[in-house]
Amino acid sequence: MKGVVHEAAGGVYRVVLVDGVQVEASLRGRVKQEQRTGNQVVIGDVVTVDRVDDAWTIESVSERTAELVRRGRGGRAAKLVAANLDMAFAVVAAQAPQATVELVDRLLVLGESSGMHPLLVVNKVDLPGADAVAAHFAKVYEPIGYRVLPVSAESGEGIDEFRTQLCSGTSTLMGPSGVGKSSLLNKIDPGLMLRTGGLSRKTGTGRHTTVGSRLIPLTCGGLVADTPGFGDVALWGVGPEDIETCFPEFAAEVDACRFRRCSHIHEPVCGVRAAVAEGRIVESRYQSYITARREAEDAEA
Ligand SMILES: Nc1nc2c(ncn2[C@@H]2O[C@H](COP(=O)(O)OP(=O)(O)OP(=O)(O)O)[C@@H](O)[C@H]2O)c(=O)[nH]1
Ligand SMILES: [Mg+2]
Ligand SMILES: [Zn+2]
Repeated sequence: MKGVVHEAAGGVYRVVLVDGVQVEASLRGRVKQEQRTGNQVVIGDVVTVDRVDDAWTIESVSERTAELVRRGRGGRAAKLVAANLDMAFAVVAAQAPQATVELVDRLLVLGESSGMHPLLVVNKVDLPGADAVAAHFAKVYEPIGYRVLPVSAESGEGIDEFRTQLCSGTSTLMGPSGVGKSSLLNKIDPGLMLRTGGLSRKTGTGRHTTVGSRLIPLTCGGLVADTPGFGDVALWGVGPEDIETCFPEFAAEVDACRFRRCSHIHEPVCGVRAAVAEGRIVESRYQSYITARREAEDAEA
């Protein structure tokens, strides 16, 4: 029988079957074998389960449409976080803590590199000074094709629009601790009663108390991934040459590069650098490109 993995923790997988029934399953030998080679079963995976001697086992995993990957803690191996997500939301705060374009770019690149075109959610617009920050983000990101949604979990501004977006598929909220991801979900669906405040989620060792990841069903029908540890988002699994594809506005400029595999950093006659000089590409975006590319090079080395 087919189903979707809604929760994964400690080798136990909660699978919601097509008929809505939930089962707890473990991995069958062959799938377990594949797991050891790095191909983990994660939330969002479409699996087939079978019942053998009263116990459910995952027999196979379907091919994925998208994979959200993040770097393991302390630079350890890449960790697959979720599969088959339709949408990614980059969530930042306009104030407390005030987001920077560097953070926004990092989240957008993470989404793009995972095969999703993220939407930028700017929370806490109820706070003083927040409007200017949200307006600046709209000016930088909307012309290059990112929707910017100013919202407030406190005042309710923008929440209806955000709910509409979230309810149309399976999505993930990417963003550092404290920006209000859980608060936003509680505002959208008060029945969720997710813990907020940041501190309560941490133990004495400073690690998130949420160990596993799960998909939260919204009353409107959407599913949203609640994944711990997006404070240390870093790229992994993207080669240096592919970083430029995570910057959509570069595509129109690369034809003017003299070299086909131009890094857009030091080569003479570079369309991207010309576009920066002529103001078609925002300087901070170009700086983020260099940072992301260097990181990808370091990861490869
Ligand atoms: N003023 C204001 N404060 C907010 C808003 N949204 C959330 N907060 C506050 O910001 C803090 C962090 O909110 P959380 O929802 O816990 O943040 P989070 O992104 O889920 O954080 P982690 O779970 O640690 O990743 C809480 O003290 C919230 O009350 C908002 O729209 N306006
Ligand atoms: Mg939270
Ligand atoms: Zn170039």
